[in-house]
Formats: sequence, structure tokens, C-alpha cells
Amino acid sequence: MEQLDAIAQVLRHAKSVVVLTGAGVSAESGIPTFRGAMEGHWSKYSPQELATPEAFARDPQRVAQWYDERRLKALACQPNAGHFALAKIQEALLNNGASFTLLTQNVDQLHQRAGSTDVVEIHGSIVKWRCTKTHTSDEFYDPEPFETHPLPTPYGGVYRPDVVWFGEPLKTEDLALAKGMCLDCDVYMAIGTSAVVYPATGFISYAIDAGATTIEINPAETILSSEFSHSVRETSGDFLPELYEAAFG
Ligand code: BV8
Repeated sequence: MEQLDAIAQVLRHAKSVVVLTGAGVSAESGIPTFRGAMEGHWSKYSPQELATPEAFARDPQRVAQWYDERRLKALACQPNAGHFALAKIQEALLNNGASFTLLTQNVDQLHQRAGSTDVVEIHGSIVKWRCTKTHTSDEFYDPEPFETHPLPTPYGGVYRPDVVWFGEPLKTEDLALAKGMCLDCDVYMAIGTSAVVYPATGFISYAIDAGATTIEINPAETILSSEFSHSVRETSGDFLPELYEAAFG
């Protein structure tokens, strides 16, 4: 049976689905990924230079500017066919009485703008910024650059991006939810992620323990590709709309 048909069959009868997405899902919206192709963020900088608390302490202006640029880029981009198809897959599964958990490593909010609900932003969000003094988190949707970098807060501190930097822990509740849902799922999908960043990359081990069918969607092979029941060498923008039609169309 063709790979698409086999995956559509499994998805149609699924009872509990967990999806982990990475930067690749937003690539077709024009948002650069982190690794791989030369236009990736980290082809110019190393993550340690910008995505750590130490980097922000060392050069708050540079780090805050980079994240504000990424915030403006995310606000200017549109969800792509993969985002919309994933939202429709979630709706179809919920209508079937199945559970659906979307864990995203992305901070660009494109899943939400495509109609996905209850999105778990395990690495935070680029529109949310947190006061360094009071830890109050505020959201910024104005498509204009901040007047200064970093932006002073009304609470006597400055705003840092409300994202999870390297060396910072993910939220306990997000980790507990991810582990619990993966240990209980019958389908686990990893879409558009290079399987490099932990602990997200480790979630598949819980799904395998649960005996789930595991599916990877990525035009490139990853270090985890051989661990998946199905590893699809296609883009999310191509494969997800086909998968929705084959499973629920
Ligand atoms: C932590 C937010 C502990 C900021 C990000 C082992 C166990 C635990 C931790 C570690 C460990 N080993 C190392 C660590 C430390 C570290 C880590 O994983 N380092 C890596 C580099 C080895 N992890 C951490 O620090 C984590 N914290 O462990 O804390 C702790 C506990 C208690 C107390 C203190 C500390 C925190 C990790 C989170 C870091 N923050 N983002 C920001 O966005 O700037 S990570 C960042 O990478 C993004 O979130 C990004 O999404 C994520 C993963 O990258 P990908 O999404 O996979 O993107 P990438 O570009 O790599 O790949 C894109 C893929 O898409 C490619 O495969 C490509 O082929 C594919 N693609 C391209 N086009 C398409 C496509 N796919 C489909 N369709 C397409 N069209």
C-alpha cells in the first residue's frame, strides 16, 4: 500500500494523536529555519550567540533587536498550506472523538493563525515579551519595530523575549502534558524538525513505548528517520493537504 494511503488509514482510525512541529513547517511561509540551508538563522550566528540568557546579559541590544526582527517577520508572513491542512486534520480528528495534541517548537504563532487550537508553544512565542524585573509577560502585535532595544517595561525592567532559550527549562506543565499524551497516543507525527533540540526530540521515545505508529514528514533525512514507522521525504506544504484529503476528504 502506498505510503500516503497507509498513513491516511492509520490517521483515519486514530484515537489519540500527538504532533510535534519544527521550523520546517514555517519554511514555506518564508520564515527561515535554524539549521540546514544557508538562509537559516544559525548559518550567520551560532545559537549560543543569540538564543541564551548569557547572550542577552552580554548584549541585550543585539539579542532584543534580532528577536524584534523575527517578531516583525512572523507578523508579516502568512500560514501556508501545511498549517491550514494540520488545522483541518485536528478538526476532523476531534469530530471523530479522537484527541489531538499539537506541540510546536515554533514561536511564530502561524499554527494559531491557520486555525489550530490549544497549540502548546513549548519554546514560547515571539510576540510575547517578559519583564526582566517582574516577569510580567505582555504581547506585542504592532507591526512596527520597538522604539528601543531592549524596550523598557512599565514595571521598571526591560522586556526579554518570552521564549525558552538554550539552557533554560521548558515549562513543567508543558513537559508533563507532552509526556502524558505521548505515552497514551496511537499516532505520533514529527513534522519539519531536524530532531536536534532536546527535550522535544526525545518525545518520540514515549510514543514508541506506547506502541504508537510514528510518522516523520521532512524533505531531508534526520538522525531519527530510521526510528519512525513511516519517514516521508516530502515538504509539509505538499504532504499535509494530500494526507487530509486521503484520510478525511
Ligand atoms: C533544557 C526558542 C534543561 C528560541 C529554541 C539533552 C537533553 C536535554 C537538553 C539537552 C540535551 N543535549 C543538549 C541539550 C541542551 C539544549 C539542546 O537541545 N541543544 C541542542 C542544540 C543540542 N536544550 C536546551 O537547552 C533546552 N533546555 O534542556 O533545559 C534545564 C533543566 C533544568 C534547569 C535548567 C535547564 C531548551 C531548548 C529550547 C531552545 N529554544 N527556540 C528561539 O526560537 O530563538 S530551539 C529552536 O530549535 C527553535 O525552537 C526550533 O524550532 C528548534 C528546533 O529546530 P527545528 O525546529 O528542528 O528547526 P531546524 O532549522 O533545526 O530544522 C528544520 C527542519 O525542517 C530540517 O530538518 C529541514 O529539513 C526541515 N524542513 C525544511 N523545509 C521544510 C522542512 N520540513 C517540512 N517541510 C518543509 N517545507
